[in-house]
Amino acid sequence: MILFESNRDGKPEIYGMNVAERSVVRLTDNDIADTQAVLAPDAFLVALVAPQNDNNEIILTSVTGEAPFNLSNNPADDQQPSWSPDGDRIAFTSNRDGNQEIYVVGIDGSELRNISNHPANDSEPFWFRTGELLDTEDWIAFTSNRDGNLEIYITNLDGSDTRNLTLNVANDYSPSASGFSEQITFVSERDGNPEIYLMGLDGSNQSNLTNHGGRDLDPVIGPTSTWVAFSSDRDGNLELYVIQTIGEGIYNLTQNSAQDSNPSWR
Ligand SMILES: [Ca+2]
Ligand SMILES: [Ca+2]
Ligand SMILES: [Ca+2]
Ligand SMILES: [Ca+2]
Repeated sequence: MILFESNRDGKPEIYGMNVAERSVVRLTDNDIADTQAVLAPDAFLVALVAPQNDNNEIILTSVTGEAPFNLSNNPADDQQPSWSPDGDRIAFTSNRDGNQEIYVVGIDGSELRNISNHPANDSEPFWFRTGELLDTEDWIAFTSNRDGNLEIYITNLDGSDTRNLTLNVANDYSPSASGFSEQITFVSERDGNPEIYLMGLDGSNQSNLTNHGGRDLDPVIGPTSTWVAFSSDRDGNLELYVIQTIGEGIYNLTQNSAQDSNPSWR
């Protein structure tokens, strides 16, 4: 299931797509701008971003938008939720200490921690897990401008092992990882416009999947690690596309004159 944002009914709402059937259902339907939705590992809850009292909050709801719980509940700008692989916690971005930091919190609001703790802007967390059973390691990929331009970093959960993977003077952002295939997809502007890239978890083999003059954004690796979904304005407005991780077989999933963007895929 891909969750994405679209304004096809005139206001920003969350839609879900069954990728095999290309069938689309609208999940939220209200006067609030719902964005950045990600499905929990158990597929019963969704984390999304919606304004409350004129500031963004992380909201946990049922898949159909019922029983919303304000998880972040802070007057700062809270956004970009990512589920822990076990579904017990959420990573998100907040500027509550004066600049953007990566926070993790239990889904009941307990044990809030700042794991980036750096004066630069740290954002776009994506939580992933490598290894199997007793040998698992949790990592968070994120974006930071701490070296003077945007780079993709990964960090462990206590922030003690933080690594710059991209090391490129262009802006690199929007990481999404698969611990299963040990790959990170991200956006880089190193060829002059936003393109979708893939690399290893150590930053090796950085390759451009899209090579197109349009703006290619918001990549996520699919559940089987063989496809990357992303948004692109190459047909004149934002659509969702998928492309194989080997760089072949690109398909437009939406074909709608509205703006369709920001996919998450589980
Ligand atoms: Ca807030
Ligand atoms: Ca920071
Ligand atoms: Ca860079
Ligand atoms: Ca569109």
